[in-house]
Amino acid sequence: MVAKAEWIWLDGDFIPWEAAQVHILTHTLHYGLGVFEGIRAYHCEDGRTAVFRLKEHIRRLFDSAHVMQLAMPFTPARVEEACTEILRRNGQKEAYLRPLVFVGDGVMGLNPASNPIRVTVISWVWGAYLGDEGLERGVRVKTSAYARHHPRIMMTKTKTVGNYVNSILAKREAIANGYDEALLLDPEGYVSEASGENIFIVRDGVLRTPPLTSILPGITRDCMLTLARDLGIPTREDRFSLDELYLADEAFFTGTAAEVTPIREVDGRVIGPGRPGPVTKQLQTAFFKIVKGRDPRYHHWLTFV
Ligand code: PPE
Repeated sequence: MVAKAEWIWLDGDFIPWEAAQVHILTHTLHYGLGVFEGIRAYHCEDGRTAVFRLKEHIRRLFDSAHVMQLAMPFTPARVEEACTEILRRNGQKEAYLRPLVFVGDGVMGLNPASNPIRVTVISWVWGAYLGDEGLERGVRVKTSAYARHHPRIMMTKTKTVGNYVNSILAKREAIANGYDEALLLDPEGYVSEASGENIFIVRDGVLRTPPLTSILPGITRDCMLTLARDLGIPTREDRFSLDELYLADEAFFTGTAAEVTPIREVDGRVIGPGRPGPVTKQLQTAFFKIVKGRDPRYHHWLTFV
């Protein structure tokens, strides 16, 4: 259950949590056209709260809305302000923020042209997405029988509500088989991304991640590439196959919810020694130091509340 907070921002106003209801004819509920974001705010060591890469997340929200032809009724600055203000109002030092743009009720059918475009920002406390143990020791992963979306079928670089049915199918399949997370291949059979994370592998000291051809341009992924370059770790953004993943010395997932989660097993193959490797640990440590405000070199990634 999501732990209830006091306020939710909906269509420009803060309203009590229980009052944030929508009509059953809400278009998005029927057809899945909507876009969203996931953002984390961290409690910094100096007592302040910082939203991590807020501007980049709101930019991606507006990019998703543009691709999906949802006319945003607010400016990016207004949505950013809602994200920081909701934390203040709810008295949350640390939280996960969920901006969602959806099509309201009006007409039904597949042309929602005249229906209102509605925007909400919700905040709740969300712990380690793949479990505390997963974050520390690594997760067990299953390659899904479902492929990730083909770019001629879905807009794969957007965080579109309906895209996530594919993720849910894969995630449930992985859980039902006793795994922690599902990895999806692209329609050509190359490693793409997980149900809600990007993926990285390390072999012989080189950090690799699939290119942005048909995956979500993850903001945590971007952090890893930037950090690796700053730390002098060689990087490659190129396609790789499952056998290259099985043969990796290290592998890990990145995502706002999942943060930096090591992978210790894929499809019954142990990755490296079966525990988080040195590059994974180095990047994970650097990441948590940054999000908690302990590395002034990356303060430009933080919006203090
Ligand atoms: N790929 C997918 C498919 C994805 O959903 C996410 C985020 C990522 C990659 C990583 O992107 P980024 O957060 O910018 O580093 N998944 C979000 C949804 C999680 C959920 O279950 O809801 C998230 O991490 O917030």
